[in-house]
Amino acid sequence: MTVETVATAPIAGQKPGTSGLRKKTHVFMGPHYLENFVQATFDAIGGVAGKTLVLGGDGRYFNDRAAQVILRMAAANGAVRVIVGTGAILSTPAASHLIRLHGTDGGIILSASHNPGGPDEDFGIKFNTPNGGPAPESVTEAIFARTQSIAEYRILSAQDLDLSAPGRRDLGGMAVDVVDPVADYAALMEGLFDFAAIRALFAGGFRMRMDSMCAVTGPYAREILERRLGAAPGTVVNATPLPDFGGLHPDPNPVWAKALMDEMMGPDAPDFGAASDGDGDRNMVVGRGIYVSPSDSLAVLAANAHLAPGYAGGLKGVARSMPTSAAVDRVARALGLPAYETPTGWKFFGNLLDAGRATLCGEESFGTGSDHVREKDGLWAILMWLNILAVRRQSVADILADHWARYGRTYYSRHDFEAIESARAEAMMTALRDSLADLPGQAIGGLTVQAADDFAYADPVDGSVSRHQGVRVLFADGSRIVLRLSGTGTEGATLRLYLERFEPDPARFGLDPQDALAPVIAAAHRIARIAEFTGRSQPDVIT
Ligand code: G16
Repeated sequence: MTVETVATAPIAGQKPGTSGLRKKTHVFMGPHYLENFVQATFDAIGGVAGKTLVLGGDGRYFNDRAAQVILRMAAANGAVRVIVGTGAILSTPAASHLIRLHGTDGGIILSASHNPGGPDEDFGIKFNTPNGGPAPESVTEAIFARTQSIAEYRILSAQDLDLSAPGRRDLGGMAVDVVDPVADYAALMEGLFDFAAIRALFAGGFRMRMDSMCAVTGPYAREILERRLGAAPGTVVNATPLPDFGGLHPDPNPVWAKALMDEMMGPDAPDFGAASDGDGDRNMVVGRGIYVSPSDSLAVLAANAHLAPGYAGGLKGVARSMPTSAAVDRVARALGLPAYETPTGWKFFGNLLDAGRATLCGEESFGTGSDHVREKDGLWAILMWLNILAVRRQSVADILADHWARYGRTYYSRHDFEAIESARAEAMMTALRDSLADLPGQAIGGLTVQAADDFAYADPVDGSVSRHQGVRVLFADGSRIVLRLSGTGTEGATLRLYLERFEPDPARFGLDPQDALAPVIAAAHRIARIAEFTGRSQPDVIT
C-alpha cells in the first residue's frame, strides 16, 4: 500500500450550506470532487495526523463508495484510527454520540438528510467537530476557503476494506474499528427514558406506527421500539434502509409521509404515529386524528421533559431557531427558563449546549433534540413523546388540548416554493430587504406592521455574529411572517415562508391552521410580492 499524492485544482461551488455540502450525486461522483472536499476539510482542521475520527452515513447511493475513499484518504493523511458503522452506516445522532463517547477529533457524516437519494438525486457530506456537533461557520468557511486553493490530495492505494461486520481492521497502519451502528445509541436512549413505563404502555395494548421511510432509522427503531420496548412486530414500517429510499422522499412531514398521515387520520388509527428522515435526525409525531406541528411538539416536550428520568432535574434553558414559533418561549417564561433564538441550522445550538445554557433545542423543520448529543435526534424525540404518554396516560390530542388551554395556541405553518430560478428568488429577497425600513406603520389587509428586520444573531457564548439569517415582519397583533431561502436544496432556490399567529381564545383553538393564518398569508404575499418575482402564487409543500 502506497500513499499517492494526486494533483488537483479547485472546483467551484464547494461551499457548505445550512448543513454541510449537498449536491447532486453525479456531481459528487465527478473526478476529484469528493476528494477535494475531504482534503480541504482535513487541511482546514489542521490535518488529521495522529487523530481519530468517526465515519458513517445514511446509506444512500454512493455512501459505500465514498466511505472507502474517505478511509483511504484518512490513512494517507496520517489518522491513527477511524470508528465506522457496519456497512458505513450511522444515523446522524448516532454518529454524534460516537464522537462524544470516544472523545474523537470529530467525524464525517455522509448524508443529504431529508433530500431524496439515488444516482439522479442528492448526496452530501459534513464534518462534525469534537463536541459531536456540525462544524460552526468559522470551520465551514475555512473548509470552503481551502477548496478554492487546493492543489493536491493524499490517498492510499489499497483495496476496499471489509466493513460488513464489526471488528478491527488495518488500513496502511491506521486502525479501522467497525462497530454496530445501533448498540451504543440504544444504550444512550435507555439511560434517558423510562423504558419500564413505556414497556408497560405497550403491554397494555397501546398501538404505534413508526415510518422509517426506507431510511437509516429502520434498524434503530426495530431494536428500540420492537425488541427493547415490546411494541408489536410490524410497528416499524419501511424499516429496511435502501440506497434510493425506495424512491420515497425521506422527509417526515404531512406531504411526504402521507401514508402515515392517512393511517393516523383514518378509522382504527393507532394511538401514536411517528416518522423519521433519511439520516434519522428529524421527526414528525402524530396522534390519533391529530397532527402535532414541530413548534408545538417542542413546546410540549419542554413543558413535560421532567417526566423523563434523564431530565427529571429540570432544564437549563431552551433554544429554538428564529423561524420556529414562539410556543416554546411561553413555556420557558412559565418555567422561569432562559430561551434563545438562533438562526436556522443545528450548528447554532452547539455553543449553547456546550456552555450548559440550554438543554432542549428545536426547529420548525421537524428537528428536536437535547444536550445528550449535538445533533437533532428523531428517535430521541419520539421516545420522549412515548415517555410522556406512558406517564400521563392521556392521548396526544388531550395532551395538546391541555397545553393550549394553559399557554394559548400558536397557529403555525410553513409554505415552501421549490425550484425557483435562483436569480428571481434573490431579486425578491433583495427587494424585500430594501423595503424593510418603510414597512413599520403600514396597514396590510387589517394587519399593521410593527417592526421588520433582517435577523442577525450574536452568539452569546463566543460573540460571533451571523447576519442575513431571514427577514422578519412583526405585526401589531403579535402575528409574524419570516422569509428566507433554504440552504439545503440542490436545485434552484427554495423560498420558505413561515407564518405564525397567537390565539389566546380557547373558543378558537379548533381552526384549521391555514384558515387561522389566512390574513397573515395574504399579507406575506403582498409584502414580498411573491407572485410578481417568482411567478408562483401557490406553495409546493405546506407543513
Ligand atoms: C438542516 C439543518 C436544520 C435546518 C434544516 C432546513 O436539517 O440542520 O437546522 O432547519 O436543514 O434548512 P433550510 O431551511 O436551510 O433548508 P437537515 O435535517 O436537512 O440536516
